[in-house]
Amino acid sequence: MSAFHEELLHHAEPVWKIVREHQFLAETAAGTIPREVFVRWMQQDYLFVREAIPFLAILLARAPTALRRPLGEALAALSRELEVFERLAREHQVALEGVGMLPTCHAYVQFLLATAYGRSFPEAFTVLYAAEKAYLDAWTWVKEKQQATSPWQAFIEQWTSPAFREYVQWLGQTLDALAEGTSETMRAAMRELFLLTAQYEVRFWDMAWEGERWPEALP
Ligand code: MP5
Repeated sequence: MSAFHEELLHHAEPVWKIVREHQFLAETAAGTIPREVFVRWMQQDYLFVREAIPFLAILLARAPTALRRPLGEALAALSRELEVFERLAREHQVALEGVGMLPTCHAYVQFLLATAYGRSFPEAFTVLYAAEKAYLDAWTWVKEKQQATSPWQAFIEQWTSPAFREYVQWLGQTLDALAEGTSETMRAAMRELFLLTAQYEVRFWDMAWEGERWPEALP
């Protein structure tokens, strides 16, 4: 029998392939990504990571004792990640402040927070695993495909580093252990949340690639 995290990936495979091989990623790897498209992703992902901090902090507060330390380390890593965004923004003259969330980023972040507050710990942990595994797989695919160094290389390195890979592996193993201790009903809910997170990840690439806007404010 395959591990639970493998079952989740298998179940979501058609969506996961887009998470991993979206046109945004293909063009980043090829070095043909338009600057404004990459900048849109960067600005929105900065806002996303900023909100991932409270998401992880809520999870940490609800975690079994044995998971507190590793989740605390993951929380510290997020602050260092924000610094990478800030450094690249300075180097490439990208504004990070004064940018509002686009609809998909907003919805995804609300989903994260609602899950952390309102669902069981194994369910919320599934969403964390899905989001981190998405970035590991997507940026690993970029790194494997790229022929030349990207101006955005620091992002590629960030989500393909051995430390990040180990963290995601740990998340997968921990998720397997959590799933073992739950009911089949709970596991079905975890499958559903994994798929939903994968769908948000696709929408996030779509948003970066195509652009998105809120309806005009009423007069
Ligand atoms: C991650 C991210 C990875 N930065 N953005 C999206 C849309 N999904 C997943 O999370 P982290 O916390 O940056 O490693």
